[in-house]
Formats: sequence, C-alpha cells, structure tokens
Amino acid sequence: MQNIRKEQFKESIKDNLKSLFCVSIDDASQEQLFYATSKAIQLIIINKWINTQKIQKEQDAKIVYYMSMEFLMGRALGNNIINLKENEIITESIKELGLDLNVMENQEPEPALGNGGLGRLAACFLDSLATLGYPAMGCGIRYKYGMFKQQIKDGFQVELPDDWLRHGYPFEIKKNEDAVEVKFGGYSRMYRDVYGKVSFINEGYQGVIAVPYDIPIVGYNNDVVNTLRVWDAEAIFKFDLDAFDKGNYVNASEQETFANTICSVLYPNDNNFVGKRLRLTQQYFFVSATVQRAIKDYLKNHDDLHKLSDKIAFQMNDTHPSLSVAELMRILVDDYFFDWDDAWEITQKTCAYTNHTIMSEALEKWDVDLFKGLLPRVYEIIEEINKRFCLDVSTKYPDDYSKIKNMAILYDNKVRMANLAIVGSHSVNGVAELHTEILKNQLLKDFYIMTPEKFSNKTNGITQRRFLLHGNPLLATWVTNKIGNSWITGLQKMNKLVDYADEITAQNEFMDIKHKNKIRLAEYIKEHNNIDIDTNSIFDVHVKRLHEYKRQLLNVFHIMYLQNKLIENPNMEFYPRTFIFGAKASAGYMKAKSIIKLINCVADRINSDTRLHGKLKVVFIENYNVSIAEIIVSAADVSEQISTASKEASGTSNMKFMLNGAITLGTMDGANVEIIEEVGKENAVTFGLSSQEVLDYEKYGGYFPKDIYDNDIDIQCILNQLINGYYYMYNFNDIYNSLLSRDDYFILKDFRSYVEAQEQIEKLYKNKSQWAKSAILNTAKSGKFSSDRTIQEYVDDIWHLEKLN
Ligand code: 26Q
Repeated sequence: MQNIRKEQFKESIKDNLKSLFCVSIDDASQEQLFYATSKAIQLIIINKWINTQKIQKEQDAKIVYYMSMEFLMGRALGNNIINLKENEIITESIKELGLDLNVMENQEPEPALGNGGLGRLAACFLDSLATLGYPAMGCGIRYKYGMFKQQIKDGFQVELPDDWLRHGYPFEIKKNEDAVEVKFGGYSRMYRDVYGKVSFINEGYQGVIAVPYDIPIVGYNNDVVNTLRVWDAEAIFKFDLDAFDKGNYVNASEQETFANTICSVLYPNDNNFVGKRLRLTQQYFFVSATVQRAIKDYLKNHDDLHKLSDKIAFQMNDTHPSLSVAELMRILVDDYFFDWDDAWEITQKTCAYTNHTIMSEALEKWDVDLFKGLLPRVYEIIEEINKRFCLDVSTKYPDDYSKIKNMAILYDNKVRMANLAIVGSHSVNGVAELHTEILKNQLLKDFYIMTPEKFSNKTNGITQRRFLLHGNPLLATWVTNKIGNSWITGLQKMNKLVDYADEITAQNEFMDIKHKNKIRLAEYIKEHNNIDIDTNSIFDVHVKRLHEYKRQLLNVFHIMYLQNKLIENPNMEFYPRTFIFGAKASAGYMKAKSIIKLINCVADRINSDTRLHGKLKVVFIENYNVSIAEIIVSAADVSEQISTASKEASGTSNMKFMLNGAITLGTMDGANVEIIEEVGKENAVTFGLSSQEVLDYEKYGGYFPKDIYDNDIDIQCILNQLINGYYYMYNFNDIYNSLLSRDDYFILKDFRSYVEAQEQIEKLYKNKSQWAKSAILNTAKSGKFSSDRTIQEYVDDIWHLEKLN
C-alpha cells in the first residue's frame, strides 16, 4: 500500500514536470522541481480540502473569519509536508527520486504579505486553528508586491520590490465564482418607495470586482484543511467583457488603473499610522468583499440574519479591518432593510476586536474629508453609530465631557478606528497580560469603566510546528526522543523536559545541538556576509522590525561600550561574543534607517579591528524574514527583548527564542513578563525601568537625558563617537541630538542597568552546566506560549466554535 502510494506520488511529480514545463526529471531545474513537487502536494491537499468543506457544511458549524491586512505566512512547501499525514511517504519518495528537499524548499518565493509580529501572529493562528480542527478562514489581501526585499549597500538599507508572484504561486487557487463587487466614491441618495419606506442608494460610484484566491492551511496530522483567502481587485469590464461599454475607452482604462492599484503593494509600516487614501481603499476593499461574501454564503443555508452570530464570528486583527462594523451595518440596513437596533445587535454580537498597541502614533485616525470622499455611505453609517453612542455616553455621564472627548468615534475632524471597533464589538482583547492591564487602566480606561465585560486578555503564542519541528529539526528530534512527540500538538508536555535539566548527558546533548545550529547559521553568514564568526562565542541575537521603541540603539551602544573597553584594556576578562542583528526599517522612517547604518558602521569597524583579536563580532543579516528567522532562532544563545517597558504589546519572537532554548535578556515588557514568570527569574536576565515608571515619566516629566550624559563618561565617549567622525567620517547627528534633547525611549536612562544585565549574561554563560540547565528549562517551560493555547482561549471566550468531526 505504502509503495503504491509512493509510486503514485513520484509519477505525479514527473507528470507535472512534463505538463507544466515539458521537461523530464533529469533535465529539470531546481525551480521546476520545486513547482512540480508543490503541485503534486497540492493535489494531496485538495482532496482533504474538499472534504473539510463538506464536513463543515454538513455540520453547519460556526466559522471564524480572521480578518487581517497581513498574513506573514513564510514558505509553505516544507510546512505542508510536515503537517500532512502522508509526511513519510512524501519525504521518502522525494529521496528516492534523488531530489534534495532543502534545495527545493529554498526555491520557494516567500509569501511575505505582512510586516512583522501582527502578520506572523495571524499566520500562527491559522496553523493552530486548522490543527485544532476549528472552522476558520483567514481573510486578507493578495498584494502583488509583499514586504520589500532588503539589501544593505554601503551600510544603508535599500528596498527592492518583492515580486513573489512572477513565476506563479503553486498553492493558490482562483475562485471566480466567489467574486463580489466593491463600490467606492459617488454619493448616497435617500430613496422613498410608494409605501413611504426610506432606503439609500449609492450613485456615481466606482466599482471594482473583488476576486478571491484561496490558499490551503493544512492542520497537523488531522486531515483538516482550512483556507486563507486573499482578495485581488479586477476592473469590472475586464471581469465581465459583455457588460463593458466598448465605446468608453478612457473610462475603461481608468477603471483598470484603479483596480490594479488597490492590491499593488503592502504598506511597509509597522506600529505607525499613515493616513493615505490608498490604505483606506485597501481596508474597505477587503472588508467589504469578506463581509459580503460571508453573508451570501450564510444565506445559502440559513434564512434568518438575526442569528448570524450563531454561525459567524468576525475577528478584527487590530483596527485595520474595523470598517467591518460599519460595512455589516450598511449591508443589514441598506440591502436587507433591517431596523437599526436589530442590525446593531447582530453586528455587536458578530464582531470582535484585538488591540496590538498602546502607542498613539500607531492608532488609526482618518481625516473626515478623505473618508467621506472615498466612502460616503459608510461615513453616514458611522455618523449614526457615533450619534447614538455619544447619546448613550452623555446619558450615563451627564456632567463629564471628558468621556465624549475620549470615547467619541468622530472627534476633531477624525474618524477614530479603535473607538469604532470597540463600540461595534462584543469583545476587546489585548495580547499580553501587562498590555491588557495598560489598556484597561490607561488607554481605554473609559471604555473599560463603561463596558468591563467586553475586555479580556489573550496572551499571544507561536506555532511550535514551524518554529521547532520545521525550523530546528535536530532539537525537535532530541525532544521527541526524550519525552515522545505529544509536544507537537500539546506544547505543555514540554514540561517533562524539566527532569533532564540537571542531567549532565542531556545538558551536553542539548548544547551540542545548539552548537550544530550555530554552525548552520555561521555558514549562512559566511555565504551572505562573508564574515567568519566563532561558533564557540555567545550568539547574542536581536532580530525584529527596526523601531526606536525596540531599542536596537541600546544594544549598539553596549557594543560600542565593549569595543571601547576592550581597546582600552586588551587583557580584560571577556567571553567572545557575536552580536547578530536583522531588521527592516519602514521605507520612510529616517531615524530607523540611520540606526541600520550605525549598526553596519559599528560592525565594519569592529570586525576589521585586529586589536580585538576576533573576540567581538557584529553581523547584520540582510532581508530578515520568516525562513531566515527559523535558522537564526535555533542558533541563539541570548534573546534580546529590550523594548522600552510599556511599548511592546506582547512580542512573539521572545517566545520563539525561548522555545529554542535561548535565554531572555529583557525588560519587563509585553509577554516577557509572562515568560519570566514561567521560566523563573534565575533562568532569564531582566533590567530597566518598569512600565509604570515609564508611563509616569511620560505623564509627569522629570527625566533629563542630558544629566545622565554629563555624569557618565562612558556614555559621553559613545555619543561623541556618533558625531566625531569615528565611523568613517559618517555622522549620526540626528541620533545624537534626539537623545540629548528628549530620549523618548529612555535609552540613556536604561543604559547602565543594561550593561550590568549583559555582565550577568557573561557570568552565567561561563558556567557551562548552569547555562545548559537554564537553556533546557527555557524550552521545557515554553508550553504556555503555543498559539494552540491562545486559540483555545479565543474559542472558549469569544468565538464559541465547535470542532469539525
Ligand atoms: C496602519 C496604518 C497604515 C499603515 C500601516 C499600519 C500598520 C501596519 C502594521 C500599523 C501597525 C502594524 C503592525 C503592528 C504590529 O505588528 N504589532 C505587533 O503585534 C504583535 C502581535 O500581537 C505584538 O506581539 C507586538 O508587540 C506588536 O508590536
């Protein structure tokens, strides 16, 4: 039986090579092999996909639409193979054909339809939903160009387009029959029928067709296949040639240009709001398409929209899809003639909102005029929602205008999307305990006081299938040998590793695997950066988006400090260190780009300074993405999680590092707090201001960075090197000036405490057995941080789904 299936699978690959490329297996390129293999796997998946949909329909199961502008999926081939039940048949067949799976995997263009944490979280959630067997559909945008490719030229970031669809993407399927029309602009006109019933019609609008492409999400070893649906826009005339007035060429090409623009590119901003018209167009485009389609599908098997929330949940990933609230109202009121109050009850019961930030610069606030022009009818609906809500508020708090000021949806000529999302949802959640507390007690305090029952915490998680089973096969095998494979779908089982933490053989094995992973990373760095690094040095890793609050600068200052100390005192006690960075800066974020340049300048100077005898190395890995993350994370000794306390809502790379046995060096921020709670203070190193201290300084003042500079000779030396030509005559005046005048992210304030924390890391590492024990305990205690646990909490508290059976 096994053999027959293997032969079938091999034939399938060979057939694909012929029909797709007209080549035999011996003449096929690696890219052709990747494509043909992917298509053979897609065929196995499709049978399960169809079956999952059938079961879902028979069971009439409730489904969650996970609505997100971003899905940072990473490569699919390797992950799909791992998750499929036929895993062994497939890998053996590939071997028997003489193909190298690793080489093939590296051919896959990475679907990078996301920036960072928020997009990757959405991807982990889809993996967990499918693995737990819950009906779910991810809904997003099929950007033609995803996250830009980053090159470092002369130390500067250069952005290149990510043309991931150029050669076609083997796992997507276009679904023409599920297309819907989305309307922009024009104006809405009140219409009274002969019975005096009032309704609204949209006139003079510009329409585009939203066409979905479906990508399978394979559950682990359970035959469930869910869907990631990404929408593309097409011009109406192109979609329906018959309906096209062929006389009107100019109008036709305008339509086409508009349609082509909508899904052209992912905005590369992370934790920063840009109020661009195209961005709002994208948001409404995918929201309207998703909500329209969901209602049409619901009505295929149900007749009463009052019960919508029994069968559908819309989960809004941040405020980017919060137009869902208004769009659902619009459809219910305008298209299905619901009373406002009924429509509102349905909407609130169906929608739920996740907040991912407390930083004011990241909160979405749209200009009213821009909004009205693009979405006139939706704006009217929001006006009505706002009017009724404000009436509620002023009835409840008659003498307190501050309540309206904080909670109104329309204020100061802006549409405040977070307020829209909160008012229109039955559930609002933060993404880590500390973050949720800050939401309840500060940012969203008035909402919390008014409707405490809406609020809850859902601490983020990551999928161990990608970030251990796929990314770190050596450690995955070791863990399975020790405790069995139940951790793959139940990460709490990792706790059994505690028994091995004190065992010398286990410690040696664990550190030996770490060393092998360090060699794998060192080879990557040699190939891509042409830098030799010492695989016996401490690998100290800081990879994430570049943002001032994430404080890559604090890390660099410490490196400069070490360099200065080592040059001053060549014989000082020092354990060899390799500092590894990876970070993309948003294309328009000048300060962030300066910091990248600084990291590269410091790296060049240090790596070529023979006085340091190779004891200190600095590497900037370009184009940090999901595939590279898998390699980097498994090789890390130290996990840098050093955001200014209160700023990082959760963080998720902190969890990936912990899972792979790195020790956290972090502030008490986001999920770091919970990581330290799980692993114990003695197995992590913390430093810096507390979130309350930061929030108090921000509120009351009292922090003067210049005082710190004046009193600390090491800091003076470092800051002066930024502007005195030390780095190849390149000056970092922007960084220097903003630190001395404001230092918004408390870098100088936390510097000394960070230096001490780093000294503690060195001390710990020198005790090999102690370090190994801590590393094992980090892996052992990472159970809480599986996205399987997070998803189960969303299901229990918010979505109330039942499993497919
Ligand atoms: C908004 C408007 C216009 C253009 C872009 C944006 C935009 C895009 C992306 C705003 C924010 C983002 C991304 C935010 C993000 O990644 N947040 C992170 O979410 C993670 C998952 O919850 C958390 O772990 C991180 O702490 C949080 O920073």
